Amino acid sequence: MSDKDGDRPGSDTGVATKTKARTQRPPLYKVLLLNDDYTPMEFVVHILERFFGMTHAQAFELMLVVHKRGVAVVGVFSHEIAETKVAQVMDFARRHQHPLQCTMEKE
Ligand code: TYC
Repeated sequence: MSDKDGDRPGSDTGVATKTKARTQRPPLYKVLLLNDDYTPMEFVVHILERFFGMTHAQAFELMLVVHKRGVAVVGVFSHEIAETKVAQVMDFARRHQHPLQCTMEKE
């Protein structure tokens, strides 16, 4: 390098113009499943397998968390996907006349 002090620490002069390049991430939404006293456990397990891609074991475990704690996050998605999941669950539950509730909230 021809610049005699180009590598010396602290030799940089001038105004810093660099702005941090921040990657814009879309907001994410948690999909929550709520407990109730009437929806059959196996129906909830089926919902988690069908709409959230869980194995039977994963679905059973998460169903029990909701059953015991009252609510659990079943997935985190973009706004559009979260809305679709909530609609699918609510529609499926209603069609089977179960009072199962599913909601979403910003993470
Ligand atoms: N509490 C229900 C029962 O005892 C089972 C249940 C689990 C319902 C999870 C809803 O989101 C739920 N049959």
